[in-house]
Amino acid sequence: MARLDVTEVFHGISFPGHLHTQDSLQLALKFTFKDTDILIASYPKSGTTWMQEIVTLITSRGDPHLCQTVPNWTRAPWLEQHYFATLLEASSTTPRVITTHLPHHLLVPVLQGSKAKVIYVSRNPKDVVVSFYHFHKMANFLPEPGPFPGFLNRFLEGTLHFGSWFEHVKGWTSHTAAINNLLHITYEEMSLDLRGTVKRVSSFLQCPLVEDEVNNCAEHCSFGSMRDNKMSNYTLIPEGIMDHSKGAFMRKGVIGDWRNMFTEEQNQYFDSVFASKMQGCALEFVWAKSNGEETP
Ligand code: PPS
Repeated sequence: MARLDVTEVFHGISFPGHLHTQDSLQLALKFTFKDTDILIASYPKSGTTWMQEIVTLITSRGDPHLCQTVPNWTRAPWLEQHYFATLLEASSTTPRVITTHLPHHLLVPVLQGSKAKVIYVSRNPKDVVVSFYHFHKMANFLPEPGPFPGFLNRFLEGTLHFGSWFEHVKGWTSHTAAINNLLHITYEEMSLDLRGTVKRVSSFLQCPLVEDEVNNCAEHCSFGSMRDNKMSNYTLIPEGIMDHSKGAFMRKGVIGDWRNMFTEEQNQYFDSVFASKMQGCALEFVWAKSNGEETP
């Protein structure tokens, strides 16, 4: 299934046809969640793979064997991608760890009433757009990004693949989200306090860990460990699909890389769009570095 140049438009949002079909997207909206399921939801480039690793390690009590022997997309498959049904049929693990980039409003009907645990991961959108831009250069199933200024505008308009970051975050985190059992974690929290994040997630999953297990989890999901783990760094994906000569999936893994990309003008424009689109949103993001320097 190559379909590298195909785009599927579903409920007004573009998705890469290499990974999605109308059928696979439709099936996601009819999926029956089990109460034991763990769903990781995120807008792309927000720390999805990192959370997949954290959850795998927590459910393995810090033992890296599963992370180091099974690719992340098999351990925690994407609900809306075409291979999902086959993979899930073949798997008999409990809990099932499932990943999604779909917006909240499309999944709320199937999640409502379910006791599945949802972990929503978000990241400073300035870092998201920079990471997404670099990813577009190496991922041959995404359109050519073109120069950064145009890409940034499309991000702010919400016309890139996977839709609007603003709608995604507001949908999944609003107080009317109508989903019980939702934990919101930011990339920045993970970055500033990885052990604390492991503890928060393990307590949410009702999988308490002893200190040694927490330490093992944190060690095996550090940027260095994941960059070198071929089951998480996407180097198993053939060059024709992800061109590793054009960049690494595990690219920098830092907070604030947007500063190397944004002009002052772009930053001011971003802030004004952010203020207008997020108006009335009560969400408090942990974007500040310990010295308070980093803001949206
Ligand atoms: S995707 O394509 O949506 O699944 O991408 P996603 O996994 O959400 O985001 C990829 C970015 O997350 C960074 N990453 C990490 N940063 C720090 N520590 C760890 N362990 C880690 N794992 C993944 C990855 O490097 C991408 O960010 P950038 O800024 O491009 O480096």
